[in-house]
Amino acid sequence: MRLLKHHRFDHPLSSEITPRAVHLRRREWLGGLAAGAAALALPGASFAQAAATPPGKLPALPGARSAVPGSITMERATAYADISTYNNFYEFGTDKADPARSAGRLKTRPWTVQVEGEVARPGTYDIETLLRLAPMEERIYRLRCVEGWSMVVPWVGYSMAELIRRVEPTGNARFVEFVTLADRSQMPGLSSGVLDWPYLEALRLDEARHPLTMLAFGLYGEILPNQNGAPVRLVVPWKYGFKSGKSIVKIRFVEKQPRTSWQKAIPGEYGFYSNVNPNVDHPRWSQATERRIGEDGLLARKRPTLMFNGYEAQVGQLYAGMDLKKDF
Ligand SMILES: Nc1nc2c(c(=O)[nH]1)N[C@H]1C(S)=C(S)[C@@H](COP(=O)(O)O)O[C@H]1N2
Ligand SMILES: [Mo]
Repeated sequence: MRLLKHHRFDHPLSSEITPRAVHLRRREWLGGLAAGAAALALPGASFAQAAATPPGKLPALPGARSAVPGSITMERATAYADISTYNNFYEFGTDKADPARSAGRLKTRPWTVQVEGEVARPGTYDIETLLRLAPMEERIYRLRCVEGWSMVVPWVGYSMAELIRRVEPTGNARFVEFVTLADRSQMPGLSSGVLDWPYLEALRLDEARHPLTMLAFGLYGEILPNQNGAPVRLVVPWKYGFKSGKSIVKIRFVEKQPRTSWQKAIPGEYGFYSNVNPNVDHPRWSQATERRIGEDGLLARKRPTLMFNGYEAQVGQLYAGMDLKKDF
């Protein structure tokens, strides 16, 4: 598949097709933009590298531009430096700077993900097998944290549905749990009692199967930095960031709706669904607007938060008939 090379202010529509001559001119022009731009000439190289070249310290993980509807936002991608230093990963501490400081020593090889519960084909998947399970795609998603900030991230990975199809859920499977690593020897944050470890998040099976729900292995065309959830994390773009568990070690298919770590910690504030919804405030603050990371100067304006984080056309029907004030 041919990649579209483009500038950070100009994400193409998924329907856009660049004629070859234009494509080549653009490539020449982009060639002067960044040191890493040489990579753009390679098939499969990250097209978001035009936006900000990652340090290049991590192995490349190219992804072809995704064709999943809604998977490429037109908004400008957040700088790699911000995405990889402003993090929530409580296993490494609760300060935004803690994960970048102390996740470096997380051992991401060897790594396995156990798939169990209501599936015909349970088993243990090695990370190398998962990396080859389906073609890697690049998708540019908005990520909106319940705390009131947001980013635009060029992830690399594939639809969670690819894995679900292969493990064959039984008729009893209605929910999917994602359990993430809890290793005291590597994660200093586990000594604090802020959450019930291991971090556990869950989705309804139809939400997990939605093509926008992604298993991510990389960002900006390189493997994930540890602080962003290496070697594999979930990304659910229409839900608050905490639904997207990092450093997954177990995926469990179950019949009953699970209680997630955040529900257990503060049941009145964090519901099972946690869909981004500007009309349902967090009990302690409004969810109507958000601050875009990288735009926080004196004159930066807040952005309005969109229903389902802007993915309503793609995911709204999953919640038809539900009262989202009750099922928040
Ligand atoms: N295991 C684990 N996963 C986690 C978290 C966490 O503390 N532990 N924090 C969540 C929250 S609150 C957010 S906003 C996102 C942040 O992802 P990022 O740091 O890649 O932007 O990760 C989510 N996944
Ligand atoms: Mo978050």
